[in-house]
Amino acid sequence: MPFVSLQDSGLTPLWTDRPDVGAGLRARFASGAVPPEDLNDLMHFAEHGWIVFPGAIETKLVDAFVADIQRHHEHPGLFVTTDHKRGRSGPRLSGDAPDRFESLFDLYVNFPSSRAVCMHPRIVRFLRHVFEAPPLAFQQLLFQRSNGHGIHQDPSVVAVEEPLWLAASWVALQDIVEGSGELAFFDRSHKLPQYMFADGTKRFDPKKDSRTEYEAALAEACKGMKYERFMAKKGDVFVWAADLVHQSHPRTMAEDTPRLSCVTHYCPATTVPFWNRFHPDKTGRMPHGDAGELASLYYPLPKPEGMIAPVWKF
Ligand SMILES: O=C(O)CCC(=O)C(=O)O
Ligand SMILES: [Fe+2]
Repeated sequence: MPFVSLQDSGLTPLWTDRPDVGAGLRARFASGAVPPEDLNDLMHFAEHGWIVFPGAIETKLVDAFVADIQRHHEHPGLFVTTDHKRGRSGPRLSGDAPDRFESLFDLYVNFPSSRAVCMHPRIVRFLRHVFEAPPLAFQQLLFQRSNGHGIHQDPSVVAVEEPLWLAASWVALQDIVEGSGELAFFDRSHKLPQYMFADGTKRFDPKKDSRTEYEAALAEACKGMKYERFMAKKGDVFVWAADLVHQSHPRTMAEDTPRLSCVTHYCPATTVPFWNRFHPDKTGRMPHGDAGELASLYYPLPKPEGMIAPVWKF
């Protein structure tokens, strides 16, 4: 059985995922660490595994980010994108033709607008409570359309040295249309026991693990839980816990239907992304004022003023 109890997994959860989170929240409120205005959000996050901040990102900022995205071809070779149009799974270097199809990685490195979105004070304030440390943003995916992600929990594909010290944000850069492959999730599924892969970790290894088996096991485990779709309005933010089970809801519209949205993953700045073990040249970070830091698998950080090119074997 791939599911084991949290205790048997030997993993350390964030305080919001501990069984005694109620007492933890009361203590933090009593000490003044959590102010009254954040109490309900934290309670909701702990109980449900997610929270929505409606309209948290200002329209002007969203518009500036979208304008940058739609002009990224003016800086060929400076961005890393998916290669879905050609049916390839690996990343590629961006070209000089306008593109409204591929996903773009780690835009926060070259676009201040992306940094301002993923390190928005509303998101950072919340994550600081959850992490009890400044957030380190990494593994950002800008979706121009839905990529049709199957059911999963993020630690399977987003690896941190402390696998459960993880959260993510999903920012709607447009009003999301039903049928465009909207983000969907199972309410409270972050409380499932720990799914461990063949090598005893929470990381999916395509050489050892079966995606079909994983997806079937998760779907079975979520039976009876409420399945919800995030029908977001432009500027809405969805933040979810490491183990919340989610997917792209099956798309019924054309495959190039726009679904502009920005996903960023975060861990406490006190730990490191797993790739740090294998890419010593990518262990650097970029500060974002006092708010937190950014890290990237594709770009060497910190960087000088202006834009830089990714360093990757494409
Ligand atoms: O946006 C989606 O449909 C899913 C994205 C996702 O699961 C992720 O980036 O972790
Ligand atoms: Fe995900």
